[in-house]
Amino acid sequence: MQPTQRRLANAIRALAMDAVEAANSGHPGMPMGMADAATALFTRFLKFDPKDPRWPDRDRFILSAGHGSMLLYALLYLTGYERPTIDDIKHFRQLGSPCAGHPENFELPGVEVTTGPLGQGLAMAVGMAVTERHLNAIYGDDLVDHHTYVIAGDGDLMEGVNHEAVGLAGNLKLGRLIVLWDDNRITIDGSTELSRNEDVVARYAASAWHTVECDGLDSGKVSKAIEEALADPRPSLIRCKTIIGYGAPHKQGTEATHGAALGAEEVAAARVELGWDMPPFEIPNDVLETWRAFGGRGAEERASWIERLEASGHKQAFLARLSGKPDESWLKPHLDSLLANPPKVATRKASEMALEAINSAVPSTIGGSADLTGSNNTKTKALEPLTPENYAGRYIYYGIREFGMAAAMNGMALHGGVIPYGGTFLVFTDYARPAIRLSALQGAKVIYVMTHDSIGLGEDGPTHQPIEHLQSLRAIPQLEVYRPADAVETAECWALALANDGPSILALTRQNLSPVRTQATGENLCARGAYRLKSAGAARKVIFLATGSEVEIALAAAECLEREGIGADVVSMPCTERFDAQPQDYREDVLPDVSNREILRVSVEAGTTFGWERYTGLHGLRIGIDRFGVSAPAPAAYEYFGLTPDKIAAQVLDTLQQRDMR
Ligand SMILES: Cc1ncc(C[n+]2csc(CCOP(=O)(O)OP(=O)(O)O)c2C)c(N)n1
Ligand SMILES: [Mg+2]
Repeated sequence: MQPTQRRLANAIRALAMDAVEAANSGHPGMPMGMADAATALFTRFLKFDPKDPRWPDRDRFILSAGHGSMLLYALLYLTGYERPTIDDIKHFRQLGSPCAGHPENFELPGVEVTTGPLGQGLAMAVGMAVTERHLNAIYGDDLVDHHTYVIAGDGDLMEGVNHEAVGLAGNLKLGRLIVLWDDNRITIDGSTELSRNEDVVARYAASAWHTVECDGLDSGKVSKAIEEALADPRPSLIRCKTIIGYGAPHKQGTEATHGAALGAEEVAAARVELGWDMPPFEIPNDVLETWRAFGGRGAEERASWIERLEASGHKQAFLARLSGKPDESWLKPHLDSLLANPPKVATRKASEMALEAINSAVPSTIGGSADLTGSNNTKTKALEPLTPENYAGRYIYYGIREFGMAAAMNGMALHGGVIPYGGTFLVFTDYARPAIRLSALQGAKVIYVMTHDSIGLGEDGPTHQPIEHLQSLRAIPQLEVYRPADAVETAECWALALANDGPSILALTRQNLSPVRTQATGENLCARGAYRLKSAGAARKVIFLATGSEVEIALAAAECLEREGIGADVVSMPCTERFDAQPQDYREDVLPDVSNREILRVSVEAGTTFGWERYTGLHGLRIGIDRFGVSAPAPAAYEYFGLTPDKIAAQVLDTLQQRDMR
């Protein structure tokens, strides 16, 4: 006789209890409460094949409540993924085990996205669901026909980003997005009554979602709710009423089960309660075999999908898109045309010019903006809006939802088949920062088009003028921050961002810039991160290090110094991360040994000077803005902060004089 659904679910409960017990850390409550609902989903609905975790037409499952990671690890093991092994699970949360504290997409191929920062899993799922519809519109049901399922907790639904994600999904009518809410009325501090009295279901309903409620501890009832959700054309919220830590007789229903080992005594009592008489980490044969049989369910579907792919005229194009390696043929002709007639434009405009070329050569880009399309210059002429009536469109109006946009773009990138880029003002990277960090952690190929990148935006004033932003973004590991100086550098940086496997940020100006690169080089100079744009004429006493809009200012300041007989190099530094990765001899050629007191290094960037000593040395000069900005036209603001060639040259001359370096 086949084990009951409850007994299958109890295998999840046991593994979760035992792994947390062994680690003496972790979260048993959530997996124990949602084990029945997850069993319903994985045994009756989810389309997947453990033999090929990355099968492109699999359903996507996102455990937004990432603290319940043992739920996912147990499911992957039970259904027969190669990893985690039972040994991996025994080493839950230990160094070297892929069963990290929270699910990490780079640790296990069965983990779609990294979750743990609450709210973001569900928001990424929105991006996955829209990508499914987009690719379906292009390639049809034969190749793309799947669903996106989420398990989310109270925390996921309380976070502000949930409002953004729900609004986006409702407006885009993402009917294949199905969220199972673990309504256990408990969070870390205790009852949800302490902190919430909103009607969550009504909020979703008001956002054009379908909603349904069920007993989350009854897998049959959960299945019925999922069926109803599948039949409804709107995105669905399934409210699963559950009990946190279900099965632990003395602790269930309380926050005590949320994030701590239950303790040997309670685990023993739970084993009795659940009728589970196996030793830790052992699963009875009949249970494991049944789970594995459910895990094998998708093999046939995958085989027939492969047949359809082989027979499809789209095969090459489809696989090329999934490879994520975009065509680079657009760059050379684009650079040639820029060099033929170097434009004096803002780099946001230069970005639009590059995008015109990119979007016609690279069909996988999907652009968008958080309601600043005309300012970010993100929409090129041929792009049509992506709407419920036209999912094939390639431009998303994200609305004023910076965080939701960034999280959705992570989901899109990790779904595969599209390269998302999206814009807002650089200052509002703060609104998107938690998702930018997750782009970096997850290696998601997302391109952030961040315009109005300094006081150069002018009259909007201090609230809109980024100061600490560039440096704080550069501090995020595995994120490439680009600040190009003119149209040629902007095109080069776009090419690098498209080739990068992880995320990139393009910091672009509102104000027009003079071209600084007017000669063909046959090489992407920005690829080095920093390069000598101008060599000293007279004996070199100064090296200017400048980025973006300050490069032309540094060039003019260098000219002033040369007139005084002082040689000055100008180094353009569009990407410090890339420069740091260059071989030592290259770095030392551009920036001779920091201890060299014969040469004054001067950084020029219209933002915080914090951190620039990394390149100037402590005895160097750092010219920037260490306070909030001002409301004034851009030239007046630059003048006010001393960021003009004359003032910079005077400051450098003073310093040289004081130090007897003239
Ligand atoms: C953005 C964010 N803030 C805080 C936390 C810390 N945290 C982890 S779980 C949790 C409580 C979540 O409650 P709920 O989703 O109801 O989970 P349950 O206790 O029901 O398992 C908190 C505050 C987090 N992981 N992410
Ligand atoms: Mg809860």
